[in-house]
Amino acid sequence: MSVRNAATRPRVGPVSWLCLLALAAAGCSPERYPQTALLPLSEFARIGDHVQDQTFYWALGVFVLVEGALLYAIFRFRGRPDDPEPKQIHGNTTVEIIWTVIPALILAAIAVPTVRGIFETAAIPRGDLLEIEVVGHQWWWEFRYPEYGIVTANELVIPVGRTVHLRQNSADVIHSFWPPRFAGKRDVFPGRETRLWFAADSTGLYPGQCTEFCGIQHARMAFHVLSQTPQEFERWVARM
Ligand SMILES: [Cu+2]
Repeated sequence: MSVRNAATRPRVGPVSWLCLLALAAAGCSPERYPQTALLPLSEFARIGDHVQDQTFYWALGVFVLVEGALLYAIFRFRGRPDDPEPKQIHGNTTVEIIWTVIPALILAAIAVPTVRGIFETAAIPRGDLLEIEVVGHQWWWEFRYPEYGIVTANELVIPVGRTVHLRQNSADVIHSFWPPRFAGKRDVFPGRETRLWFAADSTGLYPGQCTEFCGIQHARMAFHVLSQTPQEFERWVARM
């Protein structure tokens, strides 16, 4: 019975696994799912992306080495029924020093670009900044342009290439402002101002999202960034 079952059971071959992998990878398509931080469109976003890339490659190296050593040990030293009891050991100072020092060096190599990135993104640039006030509400985003006397809801309109300086507050609970193609997440608090800045590289319509659970409609607290040419932006200001 069991022999026949095994013979008739369909085999999942490598081609099927590859097809499954291709299907899963298709879910990462930036055309259909543009809310991604992996395709940065500003200097601010590139700083974070650079740290993420470096960390990923370090992690990949650690994964391959550790899993490789594990598989080697499993197959090379696997027990056989008539094996004698292996030699018993109690620690190895040399090995322990090596596996403490190497991870410490890897963490230091990751910490340097991380700390540099924190300082670079925290420093508000000088020059011709477009000041915009961001107010988080349950459950929508208010954008105020004091320079032009314009207020919008869920639509951050910006001129490409010009640095925007966002001063962020909340009208109620804690939210988090996240325009993934342009900048990392920045929490938005009632009674405390946080700041964010970026200059868009290219024009287009890009999604953003509140990323701090802020109540029953949190998932719908989305917005979009409309990056326009300076001429289009001037026309938009004139129309408003
Ligand atoms: Cu929110």
